[in-house]
Amino acid sequence: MTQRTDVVLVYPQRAPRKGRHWIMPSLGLMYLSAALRQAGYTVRHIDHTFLERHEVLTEIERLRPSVIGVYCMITMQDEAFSLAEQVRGKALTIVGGPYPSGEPEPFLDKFDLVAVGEGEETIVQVMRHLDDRRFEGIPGLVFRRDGEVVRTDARTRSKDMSQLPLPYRRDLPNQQYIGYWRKHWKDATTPLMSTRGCPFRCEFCHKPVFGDLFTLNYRRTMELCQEIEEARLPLTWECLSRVTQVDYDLFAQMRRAGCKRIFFGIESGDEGVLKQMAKGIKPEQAREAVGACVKAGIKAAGFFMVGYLGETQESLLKTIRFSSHLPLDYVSYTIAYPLPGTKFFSRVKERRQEGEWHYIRHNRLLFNSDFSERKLRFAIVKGAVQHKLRKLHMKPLASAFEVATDPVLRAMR
Ligand code: B12
Ligand code: SF4
Repeated sequence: MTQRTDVVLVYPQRAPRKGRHWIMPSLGLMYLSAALRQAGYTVRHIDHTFLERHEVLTEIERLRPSVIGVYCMITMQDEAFSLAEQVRGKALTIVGGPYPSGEPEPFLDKFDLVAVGEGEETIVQVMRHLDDRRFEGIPGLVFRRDGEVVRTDARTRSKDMSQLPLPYRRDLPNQQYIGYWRKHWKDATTPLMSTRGCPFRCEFCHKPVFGDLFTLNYRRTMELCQEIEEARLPLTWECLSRVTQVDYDLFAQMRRAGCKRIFFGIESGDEGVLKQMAKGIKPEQAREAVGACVKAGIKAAGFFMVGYLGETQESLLKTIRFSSHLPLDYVSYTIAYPLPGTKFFSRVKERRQEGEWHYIRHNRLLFNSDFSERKLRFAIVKGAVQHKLRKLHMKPLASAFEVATDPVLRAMR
């Protein structure tokens, strides 16, 4: 019989049965795995992505862990909840990640412990108190005891990432990820993080753990990219960025360091909507950043949202037009999603409708607004088509499509 494993960590992501998505392993669980190993515990990180549920359960039976830790973000809740039911009673169960960190309540009846915020220290301390079960002194936990909800002190964020052990990657199904990515896209990819935390306060952004963006500090990004260039690493990379704190010189250095695409949070082409979001940018800044990025030889991608508070008929059309006219290699549109725990969520709370997004790009409209879900979905498809035609250098067709569909979008309710 196998020796008992102290902790099994499960990442309840599933590869799509049809179509393709950007699926990546969990950096969060890799960090937990490394922290636990450093503290002397035995760990297995099971990535559910390419496994059937019965395979995950068989592996858990074989490893007989004392603790089962599960990651959860909004799109993985169904899998996390069903797994919790299946393993309840077999080990102490603990859930963490962005969704339970922002809204622990729905998890309280399914898991023994809910971890809020960064998890490296929390999980190690839970292990230290496995026998005496004195969890109330561990910051960053919520759980039920004798019917009462216990909330421990907040977990303070680690200030210096270099103190953390490097993410443990050896349990990952790397070959399957590589195969999946090569089949659907040309290059394989894996996540890496060089900084934690973001000082901005965009109202829709969910940061109960931390936000992050690579280009936050101009000097640091420049120096880091100079070092990456000097190291001559045989790889290319992509990153997230705001459209502020950047310029052509930085992009040129990033290019020399192997950066091939930057994803910008642009969100809207309308100044009023950007103000509602407290995004702290203007459409003109987005235009300039994208232009400088492309000029430096890096592909630019943009994230946009439709149907946010303050969206009007005109702002919606403006955003679709603005986004599809920028020289973007890739555009992503989503219906504005009030994530529990955000200011946006509290602003629409009174008119929030039942339901969640159960999968990637579910794009359900979750609050009553002047727009119908149908109209916003139409706007998204329209934007995507316009962008595609322009990307394929079919400008006259793109313009004809735009002119023909603008009145349709306007007329829709
Ligand atoms: C990179 C990224 C992606 C990538 C890849 C995701 C991946 N698997 O790497 C891509 C582009 C594919 C992506 C897609 C989406 N993403 Co995303 N993404 C991120 C981003 C920027 C970084 C994720 C990361 O690596 N974090 C670093 C690790 C170290 O942190 P962590 O995972 O939170 O883990 C720590 C703690 O949470 C905790 N913890 C985690 N698990 C556990 C378990 C236990 C037991 C314990 C004790 C603790 C614990 O400890 C960890 C270490 O401190 C985050 C923002 C952020 N800063 O985290 C958004 C974020 C996770 N994404 C988000 C969203 C909404 C999405 C999409 C739905 C977007 C869309 N509209 O399609 C999709 C859904 C993807 C899916 N698979 O279902 C939201 C989730 C909000 C929520 N409440 O769930 C976030 C938080 C962004 C935001 N601010 O709103 N995403
Ligand atoms: S969306 Fe705003 S708050 Fe969130 S990580 Fe990006 S800049 Fe920071």
